[in-house]
Amino acid sequence: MTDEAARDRKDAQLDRDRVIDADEALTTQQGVRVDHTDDSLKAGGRGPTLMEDFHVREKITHFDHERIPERVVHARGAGAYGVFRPYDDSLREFTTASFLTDPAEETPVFVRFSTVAGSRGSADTPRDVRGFATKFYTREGNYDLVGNNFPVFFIQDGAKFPDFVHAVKPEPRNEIPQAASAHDTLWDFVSLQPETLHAIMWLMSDRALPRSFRMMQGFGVHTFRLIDAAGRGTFVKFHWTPALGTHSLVWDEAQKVSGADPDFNRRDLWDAIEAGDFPEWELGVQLVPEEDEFAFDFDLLDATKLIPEEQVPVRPVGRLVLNRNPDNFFAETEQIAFHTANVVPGIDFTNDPLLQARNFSYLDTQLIRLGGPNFAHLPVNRPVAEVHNDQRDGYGQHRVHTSGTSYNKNSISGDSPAPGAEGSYRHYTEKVEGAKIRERSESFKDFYGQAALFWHSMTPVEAEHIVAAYRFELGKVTDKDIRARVVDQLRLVDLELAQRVAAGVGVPAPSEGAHREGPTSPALSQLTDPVRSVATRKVAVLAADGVDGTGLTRLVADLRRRGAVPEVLGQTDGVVHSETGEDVVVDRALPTMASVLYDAVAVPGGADAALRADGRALHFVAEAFKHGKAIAAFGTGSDLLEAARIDPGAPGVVTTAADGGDVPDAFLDDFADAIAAHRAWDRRTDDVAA
Ligand code: HDD
Repeated sequence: MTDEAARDRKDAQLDRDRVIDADEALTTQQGVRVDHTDDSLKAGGRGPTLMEDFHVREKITHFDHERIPERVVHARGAGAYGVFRPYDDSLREFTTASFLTDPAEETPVFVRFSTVAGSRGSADTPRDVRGFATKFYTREGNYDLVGNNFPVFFIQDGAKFPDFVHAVKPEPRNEIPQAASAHDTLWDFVSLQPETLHAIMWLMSDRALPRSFRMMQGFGVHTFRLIDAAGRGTFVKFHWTPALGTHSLVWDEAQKVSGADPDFNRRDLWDAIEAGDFPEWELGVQLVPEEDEFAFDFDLLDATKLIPEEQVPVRPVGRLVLNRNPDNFFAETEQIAFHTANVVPGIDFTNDPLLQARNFSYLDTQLIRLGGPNFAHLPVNRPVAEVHNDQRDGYGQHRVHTSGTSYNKNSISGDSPAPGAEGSYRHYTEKVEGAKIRERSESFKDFYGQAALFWHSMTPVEAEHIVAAYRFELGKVTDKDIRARVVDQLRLVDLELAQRVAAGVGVPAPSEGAHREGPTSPALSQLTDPVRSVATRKVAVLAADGVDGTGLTRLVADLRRRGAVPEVLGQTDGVVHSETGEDVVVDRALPTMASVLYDAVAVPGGADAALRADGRALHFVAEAFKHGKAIAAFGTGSDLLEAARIDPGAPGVVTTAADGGDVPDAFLDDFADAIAAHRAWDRRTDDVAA
């Protein structure tokens, strides 16, 4: 950002650590200028290398130590800076946290999105939960909301976290499969640990395949507490709602994207911010008065349960905008250290046993990952609030404390730094009593009710995707007993679901099981009330020599005007020649791209003969059709669709015989509507050979 006034406090603070090497001489770490870095110092041209070559030794030593342990979960991720601002002060009656209640205050943030199971170098689009971790650099210290794009978790007690993660990670003998839940150990665990069933239902749903980080919800998952000025608590669940709506890939597409562009979600986030299409979310809260703690048919402390939005509406709080890509992936995105226990006055924990374990684990993991207790000094982690304490020494201490004491109380340094100043964090005063026992609360033991609520809230298309996902995943499980045990658990969620899954995985279909007539929660479906928008949608425009340049230009301009991102794909890079001999610039060469990297495809007329003879072009449109994407063709462009056996009357397919300047507005409107719908879910594609 060039506008100084528009820079947030974190951005300005980072200036002291930013290094600009442009036009500078190469030096050693000690600042000594280096004359030559291509050859080591040797005794003669062909002689042995000399020990005294401090430059080459330093260069190699640093290289040897450049890797740090990847995160034990959520290793693969991408992040960006931004700002958060509350709409108004309406939460003030519930919390003293000013970043949530002062609309004049803009709080800098860093958000890191991630997959969970895969390694740091794995692909972006496996079937997996996505992390959605936000560090708010507030004036009262850092607040971290370390959430996911599912509102529920797989287990209820942090004691099971190592077991769960060991089960979902690649198997211990051969480290197969990478970034995939479709294997024996995960499903063995699931079949034996029914508390997983609800989150597994989300994992089998389209929620596990987000089209973009910018198009997924986020959830704090746990029930936290807001604390007001009088010390009164209110239970709270946090929600992030994306301005572009919540949209997913289809499974076949997600698998192909892993090959065509393993950085698909990371690139999408980066490109959108570079283009000035800043991603936005609304923060919302569900509030529950303390006196209603036991008003639900589940326990608020159970992280495998959500509060249906129809029961407790989500109240809008403020807006998050991501507006700046990091300067350096390692320094910022890799070294950012989140911790659920990073809270600020006005926000506190509950006794959720999963949250309590997290409050131990995150600090602990940073100690090995970032090499010692001073990781809060790293530029990305440093609060914008002032830091004063007696925590001295340790690896990588960056600060030069000048006080003569490092203990409290002291008389030598005027008892500084002193505790108890105004604005100090005060823990919620909660009365607790009970016997010391190692057991699960009875109130946690309905494992099936909300899994069924989720299942029954799906539209038929979403339900079909869930069944297909179970069949795929269990189909990869080699041990038939595990498959049967999973089906046996699903029977207790819903008999029909269990029967449909069983029919695809070669295990006997159960004849008895749950039939629930209970309520549904439409808010759980992505398809009941989707946000429709063409903004930032990527549209491939196929072209070859002879293309209708006038029509193409009209279409591309129209898409741009609507906020979409059209790209002209030629058979090679460079230009194609239009039917009137003009150059049409190619944005991408067809062989370098794939339909799965676009939201929609358009075929102008004039080039159909060349495209019909090109297997890639035929496959491109057929595959886009298979994945339910919007398809448009004008003039003779429709001939390519016909050659690919695409029904021009199918939902989401828009054609016109008109061409050139005559391409009608209604056609452009219809195409935009089809793109905004995200997918034509009612399209039949079983017989499409792609
Ligand atoms: Fe966790 C990372 C989200 C349960 C232990 N977790 C991590 C990240 C996210 C979450 C988004 C990546 C942060 C980043 O981008 O750096 N984790 C969750 C959610 C959970 C959850 C939403 C349940 C509601 N996690 C959980 C439990 C434990 C952990 C129960 C341990 C008892 N999580 C970790 C960790 C990680 C982590 C090992 C790995 C790297 C890191 O913390 O910084 O401490």
